[in-house]
Amino acid sequence: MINNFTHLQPLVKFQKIFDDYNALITRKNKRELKSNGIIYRYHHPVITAEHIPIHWRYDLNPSTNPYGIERIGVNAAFNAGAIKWNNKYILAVRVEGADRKSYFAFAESQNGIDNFRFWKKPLLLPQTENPDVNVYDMRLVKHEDGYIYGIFCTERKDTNAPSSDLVAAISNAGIIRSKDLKKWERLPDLISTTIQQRNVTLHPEFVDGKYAIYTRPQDDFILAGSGGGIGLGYIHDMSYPEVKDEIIINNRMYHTVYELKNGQGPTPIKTTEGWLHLAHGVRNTAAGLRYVLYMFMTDLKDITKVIYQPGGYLMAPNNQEIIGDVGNVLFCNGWIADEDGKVFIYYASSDTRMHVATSHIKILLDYCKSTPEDKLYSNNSVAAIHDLIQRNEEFQ
Ligand code: M1P
Repeated sequence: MINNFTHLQPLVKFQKIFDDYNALITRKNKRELKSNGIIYRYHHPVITAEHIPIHWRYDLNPSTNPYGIERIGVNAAFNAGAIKWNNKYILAVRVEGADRKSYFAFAESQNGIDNFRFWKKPLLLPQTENPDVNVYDMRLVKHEDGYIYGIFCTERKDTNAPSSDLVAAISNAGIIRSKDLKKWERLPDLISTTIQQRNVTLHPEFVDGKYAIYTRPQDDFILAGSGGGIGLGYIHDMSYPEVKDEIIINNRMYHTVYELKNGQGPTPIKTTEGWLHLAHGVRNTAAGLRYVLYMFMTDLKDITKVIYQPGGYLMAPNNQEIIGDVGNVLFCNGWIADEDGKVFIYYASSDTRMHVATSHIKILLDYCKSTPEDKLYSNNSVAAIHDLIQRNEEFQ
């Protein structure tokens, strides 16, 4: 006997593994009772590493896997792009293997809050002549040109770094497109003047006949350096995706939740009153970087113009969300707005697992329009509280 578990016949073990797996993927999710009225969290994560299908991880043949052990480990499942397609809620999940390589795998659910099931195989990504070393954080965008775009981060070794530096990397935006989410065409990577690009996504509509693209120019792999901020530029032809006229539309700012860096989350949602944006903001702390989610709105006609920006964060890591591979991180690159206005926010916690929170377009508009903006000084924050107290006097 090697240990209590491995002495079991593989077939007996596999039966237990399949039973546990089926219980997990059919488990009902429950909305948490406690809420600030803006968003509702759900009790269980919607996708974890344990949701990855068993036949992607185990060799099920007892003669080649006599101890029934896991062959290909999964470290985490997080930062998923999202889209509603054929009436189903589809996530393009960033799955990270035990070997640290991330890849994309699609999972679908009927109701958007539980029972997500992965499609048969993870996506074998079409390559350019310069293979991706690592890929992650896909944004799925249904563009008015008729394609669904998958914009993701492609990372490669920085070949200009000294040979002793095995860490330096260059990140850029990789681009694929499809008409059915099954067959994907790879386009050239984003062509921009910036050394590092991450958190790139397309605007869903043409602007003056051009593709509008949200960027996050940086001059360092981790830190924004002199760059940063959420950028917006234009592309004439997606088969030669060169960004022109890139400007920063949402800046980093001292002593805010997006002081160190920020990044556009999913593609914005169109409403009658403007475009709703969800982004992440990062600040540094003695315990390391802290990532929170915040919102802003841009003008319907001039998408470079921020018309509302509530102060502070919409969501910050909470309880179990604080803990994980890279702690104190909330990150969102996928959300879905239903025809009835219900919004599903698919967010990941601590680079480990996927969750859902729900809200409504009307609530998010009210949140953006009527939450005091960050006035950048403590006394201004107190003044906003005084104002609220005074307006509340007649209701007490
Ligand atoms: O580890 C937190 C996040 O760090 C990066 O995001 P950003 O470029 O905005 O700092 C990404 O690697 C992201 O995947 C990760 O969740």
